Amino acid sequence: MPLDSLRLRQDFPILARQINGKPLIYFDNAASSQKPKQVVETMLHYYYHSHANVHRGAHTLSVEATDLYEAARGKLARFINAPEAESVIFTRNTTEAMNLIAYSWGMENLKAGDEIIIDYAEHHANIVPWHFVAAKTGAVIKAIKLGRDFRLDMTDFEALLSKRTRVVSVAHMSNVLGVIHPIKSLAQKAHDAGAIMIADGAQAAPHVKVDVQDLGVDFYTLSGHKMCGPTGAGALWGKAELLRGMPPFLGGGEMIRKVAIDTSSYADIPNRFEAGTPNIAEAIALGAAADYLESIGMDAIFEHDQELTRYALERLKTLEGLELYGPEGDDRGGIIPFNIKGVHPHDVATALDQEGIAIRAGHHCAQPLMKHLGVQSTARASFYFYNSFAEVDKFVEVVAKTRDFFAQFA
Ligand code: 7TS
Repeated sequence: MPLDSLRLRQDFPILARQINGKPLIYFDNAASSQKPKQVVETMLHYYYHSHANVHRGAHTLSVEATDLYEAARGKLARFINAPEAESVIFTRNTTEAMNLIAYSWGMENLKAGDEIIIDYAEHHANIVPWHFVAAKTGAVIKAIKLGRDFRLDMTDFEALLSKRTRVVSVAHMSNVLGVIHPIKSLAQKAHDAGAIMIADGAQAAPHVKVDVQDLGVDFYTLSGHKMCGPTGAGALWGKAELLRGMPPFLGGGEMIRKVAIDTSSYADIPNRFEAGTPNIAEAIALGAAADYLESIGMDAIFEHDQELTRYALERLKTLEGLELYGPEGDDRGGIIPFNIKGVHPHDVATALDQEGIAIRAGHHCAQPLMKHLGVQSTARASFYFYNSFAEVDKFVEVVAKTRDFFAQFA
């Protein structure tokens, strides 16, 4: 059943704002989504009624806070169909989750000559941590090329795979091109070569029904703030046997079994990877965000994203002087990178902001992709379930007006 974006908008007070005297059109969801009342109120309720530190103390509030925190872990586990809650580790965001994998798994398991395969469209969060690992271990990073259609070149991937491949790490959905990569097939091929498979779900988890078991990955990462949750809460899911074999990333309180002056032993998962007081309120609110998204339905959300994207692309394609990037088809989420020929994307974003439209411009933390596309930067519109066709119409109208305005100076 199609979702009712106009009704759902009522859950988001910020969407009633005027920006520069115009109704806000929020098309920067790939950077961060807005938050519904249900999520903000969960956080407030927790702070007003149930706050104490977790996993410590036997007093009522501490037990209550712990129960809420662990319940949120369970909600997230259900959201991504993890086989058990303890294999979900709360992190601050995807970046921290990727670094956790790189440091705890990568530094421990990789040696000189081992290969890590990523691709040219990755976010820096799935590139830079591997630089650290490569520098320390002598492992080598390879990148899958993109085809002319902006999809991964699977022939190139198969040519890169070898006995030396130990890690394949690819975004489930590209934050620039909107492509949904064929994670299941990549995972099968990675496993056949004896490598582990990591999917960066920062963009996919908010928009696509995620089933980590069906995808067949070893690790999956996500950021709560892109899926209606607060900032400061994200997650790493890993296969329990892999996580149990990994050394801790951070040391301190709550991650230990026993500590002496010169040695320590570590707790089981998930505590082993959650040293110190976690972002308790944020994690609980992320659980509420998972509930909220499920109440709308992930399939309905993805369908809405796709319909808006198809409609926007159809209309944008009729505009002369526009460069559009990304494939067309069912493997495309609600992200549209574009350039107006001869106009800097920052000028495009500023002009759109004057009309109340929020988009991002820049390299989108994907500099190798910009080089691959032969551009410095792009403008980018990205949708969510609270966006409407009328907003797309206004956006297209303002893009055309912006193009005409700058054409005077060409
Ligand atoms: N991976 C992908 C695919 C992303 O899109 C992002 C954030 C990250 C990792 C990092 O997420 P964080 O929550 O740890 O910062 N992407 C974007 C973006 O496209 N615009 O702003 C942030």
